[in-house]
Amino acid sequence: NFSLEGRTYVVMGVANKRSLAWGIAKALDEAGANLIFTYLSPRFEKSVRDLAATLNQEVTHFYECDVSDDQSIEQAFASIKEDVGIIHGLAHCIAFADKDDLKGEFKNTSRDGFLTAHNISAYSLVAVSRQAEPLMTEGGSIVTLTYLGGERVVQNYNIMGVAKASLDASMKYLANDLGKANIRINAISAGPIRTLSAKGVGDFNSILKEIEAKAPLRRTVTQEEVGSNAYYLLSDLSSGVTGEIIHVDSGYSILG
Ligand code: 0WD
Repeated sequence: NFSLEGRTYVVMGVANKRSLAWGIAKALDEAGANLIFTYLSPRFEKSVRDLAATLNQEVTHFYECDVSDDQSIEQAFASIKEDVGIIHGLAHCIAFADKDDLKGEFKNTSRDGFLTAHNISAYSLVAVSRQAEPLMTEGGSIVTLTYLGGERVVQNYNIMGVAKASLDASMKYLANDLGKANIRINAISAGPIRTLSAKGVGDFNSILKEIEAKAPLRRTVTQEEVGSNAYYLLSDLSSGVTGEIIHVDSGYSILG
């Protein structure tokens, strides 16, 4: 039985209806899961609540969580523990780098820009997983979102590529730690999709065009495809799979 009925998942990183986190939320909702949302700051609260109101379920749990702040993470998960108790998984769909660092040459990355990207895009997975673990008393599954730019050079992706490499490695070390508690953790390496964050990457249009021209499927992927693969990774369909990176990218990553 691969229904998620009776299971509860935390979705982090819904900024608007284009967010990959929103694609994941819709897929989990379809599968019958109970959802909890976290958002960066009060500025995002209304849009998350408005979107959640369009789901099949009535979502009542929304928490502010700025992943650059340990106290904010601790507070969010303490509240979730108090209000909900047990969770069965989590979708980490968060990244940030300064726009100036997502164009030109990588060598010009400042120390601050380097640290910020790693702090919010990679360390956050470690901090969030540590806080979520005690709530996953029945075992669980965590999914994060990564990108090919962490495995090889993608023009303009620069510091975010280096941060994704750190995220990928962090995910694997976490898999080794969390496995003892029957918690799995995997990453989806999504092909480029137009979102708020993607707008920050220099010349994003030509990255999309390249996929349409060269990827085996000759098209870009959709938010729904990221959602259905996250459903696979967050459900028992993927039991036995941990520490893995699944490329949901029309096959682009196999090209040399
Ligand atoms: O092409 C793409 N769009 C791809 C995105 C290809 C491959 C991977 N990804 C990754 C991104 O790198 C990121 O890790 O997917 C993840 C989600 O990004 P997205 O859906 O493309 O972008 P967006 O809709 O802007 O969501 C990013 C979220 C926002 O959501 P909330 O509701 O939390 O505000 O990251 C959030 C940002 O605000 N965010 C933070 N959340 C908490 N604490 C922070 C922070 N300090 N900084 C940014």
